[in-house]
Amino acid sequence: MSKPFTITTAISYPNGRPHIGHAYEVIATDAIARFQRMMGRDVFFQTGTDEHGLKMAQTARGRDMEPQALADEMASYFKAMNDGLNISYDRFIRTSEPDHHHASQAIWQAMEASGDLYLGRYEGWYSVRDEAFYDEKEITDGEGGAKLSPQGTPVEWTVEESWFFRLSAYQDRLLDLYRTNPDFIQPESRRNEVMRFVEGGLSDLSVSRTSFDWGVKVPGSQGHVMYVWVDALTNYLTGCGYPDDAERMARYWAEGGDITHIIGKDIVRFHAVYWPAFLMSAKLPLPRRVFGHGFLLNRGEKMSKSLGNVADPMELAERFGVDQLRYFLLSEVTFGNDGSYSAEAIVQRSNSDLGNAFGNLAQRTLSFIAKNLEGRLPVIHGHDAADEELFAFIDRVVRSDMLAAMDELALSSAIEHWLRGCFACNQYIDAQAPWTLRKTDPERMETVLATLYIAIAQLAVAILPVIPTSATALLDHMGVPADRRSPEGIGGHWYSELAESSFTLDAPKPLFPRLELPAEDE
Ligand code: ME8
Repeated sequence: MSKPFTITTAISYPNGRPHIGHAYEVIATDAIARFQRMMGRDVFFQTGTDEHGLKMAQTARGRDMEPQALADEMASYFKAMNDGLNISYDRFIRTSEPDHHHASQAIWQAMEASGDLYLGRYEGWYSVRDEAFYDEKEITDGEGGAKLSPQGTPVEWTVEESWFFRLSAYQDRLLDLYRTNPDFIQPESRRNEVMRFVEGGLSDLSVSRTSFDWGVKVPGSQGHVMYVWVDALTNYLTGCGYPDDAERMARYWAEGGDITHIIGKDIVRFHAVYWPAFLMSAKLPLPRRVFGHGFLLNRGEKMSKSLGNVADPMELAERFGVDQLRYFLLSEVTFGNDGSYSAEAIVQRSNSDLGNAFGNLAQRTLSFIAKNLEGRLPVIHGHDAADEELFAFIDRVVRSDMLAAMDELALSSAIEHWLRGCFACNQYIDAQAPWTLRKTDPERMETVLATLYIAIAQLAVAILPVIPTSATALLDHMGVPADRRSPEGIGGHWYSELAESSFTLDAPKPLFPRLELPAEDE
């Protein structure tokens, strides 16, 4: 059995409905998870909601409801978004679930047993919005004397009894980790930021609260609930069976395991500094890598409720199609960088890449076969150099270039390679002109069509992780056996078996109808 692969998104705050940034993260993670499954890996993919903390408690109070009721309502929207976007998660975790409370208390006790937790008094600059304390040196003055965090959120001077985690003791071990595992934090730019932050020295971290009770109770310390980030980060362990299911832990959270956290750039510090320190303290294995993706901007502007430019991902999916939205987000934005979206850009990319480059290629080829050969698959009468060249090119795209790009999470490069494969097929069809061969050389026409059939199937397989519904529909239509739908399987000799079977090809329906921009967006 190949090595298990664990992948997670951040868990979202369900104090509002999901926005396009949440959709982006989960779609990217889904494409990676689907890719790894297609490569035969035993994948565990987790996403979910981060339901505790002051912000949830305050939002609930503002709406005159219990935090649990708010979490129940909002978590259902996040789950519906995942299902609507065809996200292949294995677990949707909610941090209010009992097994998660149990796991959080277990990691707490493990950190305590290591001597890393002590009771003290916390005084400091606290941002309710970020649920984080900041160092004096990070605070700036805002308008009217207001104090601001580095994120630009307001902070208040806060004093309370608190448990502390001895983060200061982990500076050297963390720096060692980054140095010996240069891929631990990706992309490179984020790694540099984190290293500079840790080199600057670490203060101990306040990890409990007494001012409210919506959280995981600190074991043996009445009145204290855990700082929300302690329990939030622990969600990754909960899903892997911590602390009771040793077998599951050995599979998905093992020493040297292939564990990837996909998160946004604003929470890299929590994942690349606090999280490995907690894990070291609890004597638990570390993840392999933390990837901090960029932010999605609305026509280049930050999304915010006050600007009224927060896109509802489900509205976009309904309007343009789930696969179209998935394809757009993953191809348009270089994974790791910020990116911009707009209705025009979605329409443009979907029409040019999915409609013209890939959809038309499949449509032209399959309808030509269905019409001229009455659904029988074309027979190969010996390949010539142009066919071999196309095969070699597609093979390199599908079984080498795309795999390498996906392995290093370069999602948009993988798609660029794929698109090059589509272009190569389009050039081939134009150069070979099967419609002319029909009269002049019907045998050669069949070989050309068969070559295209095989190449299109390979391209459809390669893009499955990005546009699963459309690519599956195409492969079903083409009769490609389910056990061939992997880069390895589709390289083999399935075609002649299919051509000799009783399979008949029906006339295809367009896969990607042309999108139009409604008048209000023009
Ligand atoms: O940070 N573009 O939750 P969250 C892209 N609960 N990604 C974005 C984005 C945007 N405009 N806005 C947010 C939290 N994100 C914590 C995480 S993990 C143990 C706890 C990303 O709902 C953000 O970077 O604010 C994060 O990775 C995810 O969406 C959830 O954000």
